[in-house]
Parts: sequence; structure tokens; C-alpha cells
Amino acid sequence: MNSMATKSPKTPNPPVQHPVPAVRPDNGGDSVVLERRPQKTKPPQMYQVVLLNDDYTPMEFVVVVIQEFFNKDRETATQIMLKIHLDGKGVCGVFSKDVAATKVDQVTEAARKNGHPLQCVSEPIE
Ligand code: TYC
Repeated sequence: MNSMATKSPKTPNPPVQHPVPAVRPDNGGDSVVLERRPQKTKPPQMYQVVLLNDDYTPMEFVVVVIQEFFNKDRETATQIMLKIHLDGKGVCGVFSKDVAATKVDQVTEAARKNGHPLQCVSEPIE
């Protein structure tokens, strides 16, 4: 027997929500009304990318990283950097899982290249 033909995929696609034709009792059966079904698919899990404070990475480097990788203007980047410096950590942006992982890799590579111990992590939100 061909097992490939009968095997179901590991993660089946969610059922497609087609509008359902419904015949209303009061319309004489002459017209078709499309009723909307409630959307059942959940929005994707999002991730916040967080920078951690340390005693060695220069403030200016952190500001430039936040500007370059998180598209913040200089003033916003400075505020985020100071928040991290004072609180120990700070959110630089919220992204899909893949984009968040890429941001973490890019920031970490830039930090190591420049000899800084800056730590960048991503965390699921909500
Ligand atoms: N604490 C660092 C200093 O005083 C600055 C710094 C800010 C480092 C934010 C890392 O994520 C960081 N030079």
C-alpha cells in the first residue's frame, strides 16, 4: 500500500471559511444571502526585541544600533537607550518571529564585530 497517499500532513491547514449561502424564510426562496462566518484563525504570535544593559557597551553605540536596526530617530533611540541604562532592559520593536530573530542576529553580530558585550533577545508578547 502506498502510505504517502493516505498520510495526512503534520500541521493541517486551518479550514477555509467560505461564505455560506443561506435561504431566508421571508424572502420567498428567490434570493441567496451570503452570511459571514466569524473568523477563527488567530493572529500570529508576535515577539518584542529587547536590549539588555551592561557596564561596557558605549551609550553612543547603543543609540546607533537602535537607529539603524530599529528605524528610530536619534531622539527616540536616545530615550530607549537611557531607559535600558536605568531599568536594565528596554523594548526596541515588535516583530513576527522570523523578523525578530533576524534583528537579534544582526544586533549581536554588529556588537561582537565592534568588541561590545551588548545582549539582544526576543520574547513572545501577551
Ligand atoms: N550602561 C552602558 C554604559 O554606561 C550603556 C548601555 C545602554 C549599554 C544600553 C547597553 O543596552 C545597553 N556605557
